[in-house]
Amino acid sequence: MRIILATRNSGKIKEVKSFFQDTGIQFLSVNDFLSIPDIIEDADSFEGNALKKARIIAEYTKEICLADDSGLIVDAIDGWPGIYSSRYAGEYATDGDNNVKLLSEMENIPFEKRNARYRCVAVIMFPDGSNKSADAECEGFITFEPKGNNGFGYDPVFYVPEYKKTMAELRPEEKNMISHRAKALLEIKRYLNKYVCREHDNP
Ligand code: ITT
Repeated sequence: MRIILATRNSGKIKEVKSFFQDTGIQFLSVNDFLSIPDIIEDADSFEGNALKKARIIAEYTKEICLADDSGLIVDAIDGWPGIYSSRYAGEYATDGDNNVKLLSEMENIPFEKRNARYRCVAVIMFPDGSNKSADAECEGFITFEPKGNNGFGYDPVFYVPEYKKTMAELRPEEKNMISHRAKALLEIKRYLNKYVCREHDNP
């Protein structure tokens, strides 16, 4: 089986491939296709954006596609950056720019009020338009300074209480057991295993 990842985010691509490495599924991403359309993420929810990315890429490639729309939700700043996580500090913001902006917005907020969560909505879309989505979260706190070099995005400022480390200090295998993305992908993996791989293997 082959699945096209409807993302250009290299951090996500790495995590998804590693999560499914025991399945034998072959993954390509939109980066492997020339002239694939750029997708405007203008839905007002993670679900809406994930469905839009999955649908457009499945229609374009006519293959099975997996999309992920995810972000960071911080209660003390009214749920920001939320669906705007990748462009919090501006349209072409780097992960570093976003982290600087987040820490500066939260400068005067004490640790106990810095609770936050990552959310991920993953959608697997088939060429006939049928699809299955999965939604998961991962709870933590926003630190006062970045720490660690693994992962991507807000991982250096996202503190994971169970490990007493930031997400960027966790080994990739550790992140891929507890993250919002890992939890959503587990549901997708079980679904594929139950309904799709079996059919695919024994037509
Ligand atoms: P695609 O749309 O091409 O998939 P993107 O980076 O724009 O790439 P999203 O719109 O889903 O993807 O935005 C996700 C942003 O949320 C991402 O850029 C990070 O800033 C943040 N984020 C999501 N998951 C994360 C994770 O596991 N670790 C750190 N930051 C994460």
